[in-house]
Amino acid sequence: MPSNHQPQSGVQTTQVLGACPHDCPDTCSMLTTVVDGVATKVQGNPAHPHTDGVLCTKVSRYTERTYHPERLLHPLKRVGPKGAGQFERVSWDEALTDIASRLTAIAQRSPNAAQAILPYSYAGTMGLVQGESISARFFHRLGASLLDRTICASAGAEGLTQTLGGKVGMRVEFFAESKLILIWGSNSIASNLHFWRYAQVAKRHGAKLICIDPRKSETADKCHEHIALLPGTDSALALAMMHELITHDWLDHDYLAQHTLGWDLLRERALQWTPERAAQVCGITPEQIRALARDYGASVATQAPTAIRMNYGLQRVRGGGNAVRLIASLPALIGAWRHRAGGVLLSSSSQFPIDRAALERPDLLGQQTPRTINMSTIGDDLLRPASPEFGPAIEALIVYNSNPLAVAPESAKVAQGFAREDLFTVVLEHFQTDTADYADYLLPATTQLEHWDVHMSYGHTDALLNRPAIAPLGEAKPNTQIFRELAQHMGFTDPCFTDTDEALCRMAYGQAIDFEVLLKAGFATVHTPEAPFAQGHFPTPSGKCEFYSARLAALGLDGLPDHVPNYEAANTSASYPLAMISPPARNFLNSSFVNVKSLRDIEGEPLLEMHPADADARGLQNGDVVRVFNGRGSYRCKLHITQRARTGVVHGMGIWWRKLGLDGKNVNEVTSQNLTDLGRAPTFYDCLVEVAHGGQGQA
Ligand SMILES: Nc1nc2c(c(=O)[nH]1)N[C@H]1C(S)=C(S)[C@@H](COP(=O)(O)OP(=O)(O)OC[C@H]3O[C@@H](n4cnc5c(=O)[nH]c(N)nc54)[C@H](O)[C@@H]3O)O[C@H]1N2
Ligand SMILES: Nc1nc2c(c(=O)[nH]1)N[C@H]1C(S)=C(S)[C@@H](COP(=O)(O)OP(=O)(O)OC[C@H]3O[C@@H](n4cnc5c(=O)[nH]c(N)nc54)[C@H](O)[C@@H]3O)O[C@H]1N2
Ligand code: SF4
Ligand SMILES: [Mo]
Repeated sequence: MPSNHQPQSGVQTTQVLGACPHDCPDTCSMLTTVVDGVATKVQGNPAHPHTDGVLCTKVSRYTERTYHPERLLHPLKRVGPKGAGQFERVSWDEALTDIASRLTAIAQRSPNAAQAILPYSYAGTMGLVQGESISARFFHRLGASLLDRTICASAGAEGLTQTLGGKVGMRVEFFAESKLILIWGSNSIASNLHFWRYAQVAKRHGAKLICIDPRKSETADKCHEHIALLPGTDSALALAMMHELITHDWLDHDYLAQHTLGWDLLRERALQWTPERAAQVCGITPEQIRALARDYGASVATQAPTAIRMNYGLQRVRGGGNAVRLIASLPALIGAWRHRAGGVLLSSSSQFPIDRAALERPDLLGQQTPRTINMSTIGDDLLRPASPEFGPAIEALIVYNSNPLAVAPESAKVAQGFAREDLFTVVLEHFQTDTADYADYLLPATTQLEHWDVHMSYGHTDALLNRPAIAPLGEAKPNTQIFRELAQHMGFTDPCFTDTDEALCRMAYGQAIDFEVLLKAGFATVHTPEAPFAQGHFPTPSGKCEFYSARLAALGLDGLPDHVPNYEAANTSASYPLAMISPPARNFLNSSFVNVKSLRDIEGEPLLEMHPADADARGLQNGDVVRVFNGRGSYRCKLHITQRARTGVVHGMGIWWRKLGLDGKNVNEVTSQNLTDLGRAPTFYDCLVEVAHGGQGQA
């Protein structure tokens, strides 16, 4: 339904309220201009305070993505070898009939046989309806393996939950009033732009901004200070900060006594972490640590609000969960939570009253008890034979909202798994991605401009509604509709498979959010206290900030957070002396938008950033083709020698499509399937490599 009509000389122009669907903390409110049924422009909704009329560069190109000449518009069936990406056009009915019969044949073999079927999805769209609604119902009814969706944030989420009780924290708008902001493991200008706008307001009002990141990012450039620690050493830094807060008595004793649990134990542990000891681990100077602690502790005397914006960049290492526990503990030491502009924010997700049971219907499992597969080890799991521990080999894979060939670790194994002749693969996509190349059936999905959805956000506290602005292109269908029709072809008759998208949108928040407000304004604020933990009341079992977690101790784990060194720590291998991280590129969103030419032209080509000293030591010149390798694999790309890298650390920016890389590979060729301390998450930034001349031929 259009919100605004401006007929001019027979041409009908409307503006439609929507939401950005991408995996980004900002979840912007979008306005799409539609002229005679064609979307001509998307822009930020000026009426939504967090969006403030501004979209990032990538999503302002959303029409270019939607009307891209390579959009998938018809169902396709594989005709070439696996992975070759050769398809012929088929009808929807032919595709769905064949897929249903293949899945039914697997499921009917024995009572738990449907476990050999695995859904694989993540946050290609963060929409609650085009994400896990009809799809989840479908897989529950079928009894397929469950998917542990760990690829991004589960280590940090677990660390935050153990300490604060959930994915809760400061409200993002109050960062504008903070006087000190630590931007920790986040390139906010690239990946959290609308937070950065609040931080800029704070800066104009005299706030000091300190960036803690191995890479001298665009964000680090604009902060007052930058601490370039080695990857995976944040916990050592946080412990040494605590050491300084304790030895100088920069502590809020009253807050510690009333609202925290396990202070005596944590105090004892932190006192073992002198700045000298941590500096060794972090690859920085003791004075940098002392200065940071001095700035952070100053508010105990001045009462100036002190805030931390953490992001998921720092938890993609072995000790990621522990690092988040320690950083999330810091505000309680200085009583920062007393002020609405003090505390920490990593994710606001738990603040949304989403009725997931209504959307996903786990009750449809009935008596079936399928196993759970971790999406972060899909490489190994696709290659695992049947066994009593694992259960049946994976025989069918249905991929939607994700591009595992490009984004999952240790891609050589992922590719080998997808190439299995006896694996049946269905991919729902907008484009022929690296993963789509391996599909047996490739089904065209609608984009955000073509379907209904409702959204939460992990970086603010507003729910959003997305209305379709245009009709589906070609024969594309929403994910929901594809699973509805597949359910029908499988003979699933439960009435829940006929719920419409609009009904699902209403169901997502039930009575907790007034749907009429969403329909009218496009967004509705979830009411949360301004200073949620000023008086304690943490959603933990004890109601306190839990430095010590009895729940973890009961699992046989350390009840207290600690520094857990990387699996592949810097300076521990003569063969692979460089620590490698691979953070997001500003103009892509994970592997989305890589095929949008105007954005790819800005990013150029896959690059490896390296410090001049490391390049000199290897006789490498700027622009050389280099080979990046370790025991897991290798890929080639161009070298960019730059002061953005510190010595000993290299950066492979962005998740390029493999097929656009020099050898048809990307950075995940060298990352590992090792998992984090908490949350079973991947360790993309815990990776040692060596770099050498790559020559011009094939690697
Ligand atoms: N433009 C853009 N925006 C994005 C994305 C994108 O691909 N492009 N991806 C989205 C997704 S999926 C997510 S999960 C979010 C957040 O995704 P994040 O991965 O948090 O991404 P960034 O905020 O860019 O910050 C990562 C920063 O952490 C730094 N870093 C790496 N290792 C360490 C470490 O050990 N310690 C510390 N302190 N820092 C480290 C990197 O150098 C980088 O600057 O961003 C989302 N927004
Ligand atoms: N080396 C390295 N690897 C990483 C990371 C890193 O920093 N370094 N980051 C990790 C992180 S944080 C994440 S979140 C993951 C992200 O991994 P993914 O969630 O797989 O994200 P994308 O690569 O953006 O792929 C999403 C795909 O979904 C498709 N899509 C979008 N909307 C729809 C829809 O409505 N329907 C259907 N059917 N498809 C749709 C898009 O076209 C796109 O191809 O990657 C991880 N991988
Ligand atoms: S990707 Fe993030 S910043 Fe860009 S429009 Fe979407 S929500 Fe906003
Ligand atoms: Mo992510």
